[in-house]
Amino acid sequence: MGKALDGVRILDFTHVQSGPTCTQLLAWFGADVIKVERAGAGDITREQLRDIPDADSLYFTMLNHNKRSVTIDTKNPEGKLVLEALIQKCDVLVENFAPGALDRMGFTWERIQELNPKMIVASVKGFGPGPYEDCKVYENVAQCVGGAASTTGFDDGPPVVTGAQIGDSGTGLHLALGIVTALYQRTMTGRGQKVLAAMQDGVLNLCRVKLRDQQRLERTGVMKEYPQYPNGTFGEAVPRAGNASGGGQPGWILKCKGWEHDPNAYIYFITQAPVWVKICNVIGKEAWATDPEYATPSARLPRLKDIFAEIERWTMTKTKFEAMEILNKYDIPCGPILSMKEIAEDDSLRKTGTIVEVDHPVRGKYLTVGNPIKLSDSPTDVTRSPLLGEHTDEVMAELGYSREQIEALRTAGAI
Ligand code: CAO
Repeated sequence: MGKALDGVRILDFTHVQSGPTCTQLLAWFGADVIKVERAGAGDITREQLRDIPDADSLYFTMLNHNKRSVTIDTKNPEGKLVLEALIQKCDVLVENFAPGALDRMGFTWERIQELNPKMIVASVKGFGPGPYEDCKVYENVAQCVGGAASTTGFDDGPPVVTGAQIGDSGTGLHLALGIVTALYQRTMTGRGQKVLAAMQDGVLNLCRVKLRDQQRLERTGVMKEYPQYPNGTFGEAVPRAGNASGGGQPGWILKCKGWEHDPNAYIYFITQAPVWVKICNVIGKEAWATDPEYATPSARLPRLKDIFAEIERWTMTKTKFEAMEILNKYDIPCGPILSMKEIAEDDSLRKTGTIVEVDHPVRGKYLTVGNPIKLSDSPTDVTRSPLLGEHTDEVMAELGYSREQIEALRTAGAI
């Protein structure tokens, strides 16, 4: 079976996490992704957080599946010529260097357009145009400047960053959408274009509901689904909401059986209005179903703390999986807090290809997260990440270089 992006060639000039996430997705959809790395060194993550001496780290392998690797010194004049040949042959150049690095290399937008007017140039940067556009940015910086950190955590504690890599992987995902959209537009215009995904913008996009709440707060001074209501105070900006789910369906994280020794023996419980009567019955508080102080969502809002304490008395008598099974029978929305160990061992995630075991010639078998987006006509086969420069000769031959030319370039340090 063919793949959705068969025939699309990507010049992958990405490193670390945000850019590689994007190009890995494109590779899983069938694009030929040629990762250009610095000769002799490669993507810095190859050696970061290593768990096996001299093997590419999990950091690298888990972000660079299904790609080919070529090493080129793009500051070497002859290396630049090789990169030019690649630009002429590829459809998309994806990069996430520090601002200005591509220009300093001599590959401005104008120069790339001269070489290939159909080329789409896609970039991740920390910030869009403005006072911070020249700044280097990593994941947690993006979470802080995109509104995630100020709205995450508890009211009486400092801002908190989340383990989900919304700055890096989140922005890579945004960039991938920009690229396929630009490819689609190109089929009609015949022209390439620039695609920019700024990490601050990507995080803010994922924090959209918090900007909604900022405006609600300014209008009403209070947000009744936040834990600050009715006993706490609201300031000028959206506060940290702890584990509240917001919206019209309040939720909280509750202890389950075993919480004293298992840090993940918890369940997320949502008191969804349509199933309120069922919740009352399950936890043995049948009277709440008709009591005017509990029967409606608005009556419940000022009592949420006590309501969740009562529900927790019930969840503490069950393991998180027992609670999930019982609550699901009644369509009560909930979710066990799964540890990474439990996720890694989850059979259903393996069956769907969301968790995949991959074999690597140096490190052996390891687990990775497969393609989270499933296309019925374009199945994903996850193949291992390339060794540094593994495909240099192969790609150079495809560009028309002879064996002798390749050797000469290697001797010159260009590749
Ligand atoms: N041959 C020769 N030189 C190469 C090369 C190659 N194949 N590939 C890269 N280089 C050079 C670049 O030209 C650049 O040189 P100059 O500084 O002289 O222009 C240099 O390598 C380093 O690039 P960098 O500044 O991007 O790398 P860094 O480690 O200092 O910064 C990062 C890393 C991530 C902070 C920065 O790239 C950045 O802000 N990127 C945009 C935002 C982003 O993607 N952040 C997420 C990172 S994931 O957490």
